[in-house]
Amino acid sequence: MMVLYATDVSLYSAKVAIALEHKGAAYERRAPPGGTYRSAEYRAIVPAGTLPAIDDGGFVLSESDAIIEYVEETRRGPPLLPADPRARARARYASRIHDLRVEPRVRALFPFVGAPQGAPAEAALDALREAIAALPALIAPSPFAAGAAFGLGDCGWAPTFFLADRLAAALGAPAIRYDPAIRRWRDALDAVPAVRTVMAAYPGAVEAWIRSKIG
Ligand SMILES: N[C@@H](CCC(=O)N[C@@H](CS)C(=O)NCC(=O)O)C(=O)O
Repeated sequence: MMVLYATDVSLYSAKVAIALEHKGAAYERRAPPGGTYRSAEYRAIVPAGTLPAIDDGGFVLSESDAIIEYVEETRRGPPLLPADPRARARARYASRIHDLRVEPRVRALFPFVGAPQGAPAEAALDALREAIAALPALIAPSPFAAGAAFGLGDCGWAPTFFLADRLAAALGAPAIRYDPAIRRWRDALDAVPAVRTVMAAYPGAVEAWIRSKIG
């Protein structure tokens, strides 16, 4: 059976788990050997040393989008990419926007959790707010990133929005404002069974991580 190397708090692990759940793919979730992507044992299996990764009968692959596209092409189940070429392109585009423009700005908040606050934290929060405010123009979900059906372009967003909100609160900042179009997208995401399944466990892992940082 395909192995998914993942940790509970890893946002990209949640992104791929959502895709696998939606596809109905059989997989066994495993923590990286040594418990962290930093371990030499994990890097011996996954040279890139990032989470998540899969091992499908000896075929090892990292990078969330590459994994999701591989699963799409090798497993039956609800499509993760639409048939129409332009809609497919929009799904891939939305996933890139997530990975390149929004998630890095959530990740940029990590060092400030449990650390002295100030102007750098404010600036990082402003950058994240700006990226989220740009989303209606960049993606215009209706209700999903590439149209009527949930898919690749949607998989990363529920964990990222959750983490953005939770980290803003942990930093004592005002709540992040979401355009109504993005609020409707979030509602649509929250109603997808695969998102519900994965997001049932994610907040607890984030809380434990935040507690460990603020001690
Ligand atoms: N581009 C990668 C990003 C994955 C990623 O950054 N994962 C984090 C955990 S959520 C990680 O492995 N960080 C360790 C590192 O970057 O060295 C993907 O899409 O899978």
